[in-house]
Amino acid sequence: RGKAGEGGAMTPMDFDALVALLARIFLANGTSPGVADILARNCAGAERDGAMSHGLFRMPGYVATLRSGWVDGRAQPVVEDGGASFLRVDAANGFAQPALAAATPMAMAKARATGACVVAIRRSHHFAALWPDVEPFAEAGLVAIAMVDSMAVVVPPGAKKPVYGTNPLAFAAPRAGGKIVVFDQAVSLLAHGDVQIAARERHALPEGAGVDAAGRPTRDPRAVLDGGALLPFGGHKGAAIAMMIEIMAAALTGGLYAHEVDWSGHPGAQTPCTGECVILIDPARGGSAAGFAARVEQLVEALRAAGQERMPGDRRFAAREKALREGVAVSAEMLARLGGLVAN
Ligand code: NDP
Ligand code: PYC
Repeated sequence: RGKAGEGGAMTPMDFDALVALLARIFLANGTSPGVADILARNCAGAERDGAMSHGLFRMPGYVATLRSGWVDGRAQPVVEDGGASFLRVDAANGFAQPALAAATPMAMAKARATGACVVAIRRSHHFAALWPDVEPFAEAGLVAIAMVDSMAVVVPPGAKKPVYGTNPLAFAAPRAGGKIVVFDQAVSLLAHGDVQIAARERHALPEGAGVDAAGRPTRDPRAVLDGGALLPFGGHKGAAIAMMIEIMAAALTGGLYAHEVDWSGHPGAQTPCTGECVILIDPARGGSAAGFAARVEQLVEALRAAGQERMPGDRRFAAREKALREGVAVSAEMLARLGGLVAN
């Protein structure tokens, strides 16, 4: 995968300095300090981890969206008690991550007290990788599943137009020794962000990623972006997961389906305003005599013994370790672009 926005010499940046720079950009474009900090950590964290489709390359999109008035960067999320194991959150047309942060202490307390907690977030904008929404829960000993619906760019099997979003699903669980397992994946063969990067870098898409405006299979990223669409991974099986995510992230939460997102009145807007569902489970309530984390570790060991060397998350964790040691590599071109987002 290419490095988005590459150009000129690469400067290693201290992670905290990068977070501070991004926070300045968010603040300069109308977010509250709390929202600026959460989004800056999220976006810098994606770059640090080599999750390039949701790293620094997304900053101009955040800024264009804030300037369009489509999202409220100062929204105050409202957390509503929905029952012993249920929280509803009205993100109030703000970003999903501050809404999840507002619900987190109560959600964890409910999960520990009752065994599980559903956090149903509505009227929320999600423009980021989803693993930051699950990893901290697994690090705290809980199992976490998160689902978000995005904008309609994925065509269901047999359909003539896109209905589903690229709808990411993330899962994280504790392993022995304080480690975690985590995966985070779009339901489309490629995330929309990767198609944008491929178009910029003039790379062909893999076979089966998308169709052009006439519905013909194409490997040309521009054809997908100019009126074409993406395809779910695994045909009808990926499409079924896309449907589940629409139901959980929109119907259950009270948010919008991907095909209902209408930002036509806000030129420049890029963040889908939909919903997010996060499910927390306390694995200590389960039936494993050996202990949940030890059982997860046994599975990882069996996979390694069978020949699977790379677990999901391994690539990111290795990139994180290196970036925290050596700095996050940022190109001169990207630094100039980021500087422009503070000033203009
Ligand atoms: P990838 O296909 O790159 O990766 C999906 C998962 O598979 C990751 O957990 C990855 O681990 C793991 N993985 C990849 N290759 C291997 C391998 N060879 N062996 C074992 N595991 C592997 O992700 P996507 O392109 O589907 O999604 C990219 C990002 O886009 C995600 O963070 C997602 O949340 C985000 N997204 C956000 C949307 C939104 O609405 N906010 C919409 C759609 C996508 P690792 O991370 O370590 O590589
Ligand atoms: O990469 O598909 C994507 C995406 C949609 C919204 C944010 N990211």
